[in-house]
Amino acid sequence: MSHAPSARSPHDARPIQPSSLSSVNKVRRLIAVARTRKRALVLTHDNPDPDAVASACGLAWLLRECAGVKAQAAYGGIIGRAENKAMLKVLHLPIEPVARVRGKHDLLCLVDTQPEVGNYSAPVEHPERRPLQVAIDHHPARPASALCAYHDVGGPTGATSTLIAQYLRAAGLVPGPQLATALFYGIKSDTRDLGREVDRSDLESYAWLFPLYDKTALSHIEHPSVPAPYFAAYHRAYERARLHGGGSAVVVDMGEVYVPEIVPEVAEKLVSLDGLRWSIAAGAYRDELYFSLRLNDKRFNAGKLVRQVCAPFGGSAGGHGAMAGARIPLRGRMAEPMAQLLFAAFLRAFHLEPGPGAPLVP
Ligand SMILES: [Mn+2]
Repeated sequence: MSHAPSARSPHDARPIQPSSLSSVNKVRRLIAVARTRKRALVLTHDNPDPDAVASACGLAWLLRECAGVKAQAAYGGIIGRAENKAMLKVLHLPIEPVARVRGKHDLLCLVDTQPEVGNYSAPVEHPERRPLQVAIDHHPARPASALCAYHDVGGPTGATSTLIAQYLRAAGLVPGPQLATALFYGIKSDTRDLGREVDRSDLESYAWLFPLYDKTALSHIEHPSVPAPYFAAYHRAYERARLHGGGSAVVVDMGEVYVPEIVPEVAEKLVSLDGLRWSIAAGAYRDELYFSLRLNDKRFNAGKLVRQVCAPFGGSAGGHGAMAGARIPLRGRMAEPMAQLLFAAFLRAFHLEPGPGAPLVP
């Protein structure tokens, strides 16, 4: 499913509608499911991005306020990207690593991913990852999400934060500056400043949050200081990047990376090259190979491609129209040959000759 941005132009001048009735119905159904429980845990996908972090904090708050349950937000993996770290620090967001979560929960919720994708970690007391009963995600719907007691997945929305903002609004809740800033940044970063895969609902939530968010805090988050390995990672990425298909594609094996989030960031940077149709970056982190695909070509769907290409390699894959990623467990195998196999598979999928390519930086 592709979310063509042309259908909903940010320059669309139609007036912004009040919160739709369907949001009111949705939040009612969600609360009905949660109200019968005592202790909820809201999980993001591993190595969460701002959209996932904001959504988890927003949903936990909604559940506490409206369903009268204890609710905690948690994430697996790490938060390594400088902006994302700054977001947690500047906004003091109530979210913790899932490894620190103790005790039994009678409701597990997932945001910004779905049960079937498998790219999330549950706490030690829930090795079966049950009872997983709520899934809220803007990525394309997976069939197994229908098994959740409450699921709001798929659809044209560009960010999960948009959905959570709609729920808050429909429930009559107004987030404080910290949560508002998180949700605002979630929408802004997932839609690349409302320029990609953006839906009318994103514009509405963005406009609703605009007067509520802390402008100074967001400026600090978007312009963080970065550690020295950040520059080393970029330097190595530029040095190792290879052009294919007469400059229409670029692939780069970044080697060992200091944080997994640098992989999508580099793929994103490289796709801005003049005349480029797609970019792939790969990097190894803690015995897993991370890689990210970015597309400028609307004839392809990044999420579908990544799932197809990665299926034989195992691991988990997710994504949508223009952006997708996956991580593959290495289990002691070498990262470099694995990355080369993946690159060859992608080149074939894009009907390009496999081969060494030409250096991006001659
Ligand atoms: Mn998202």
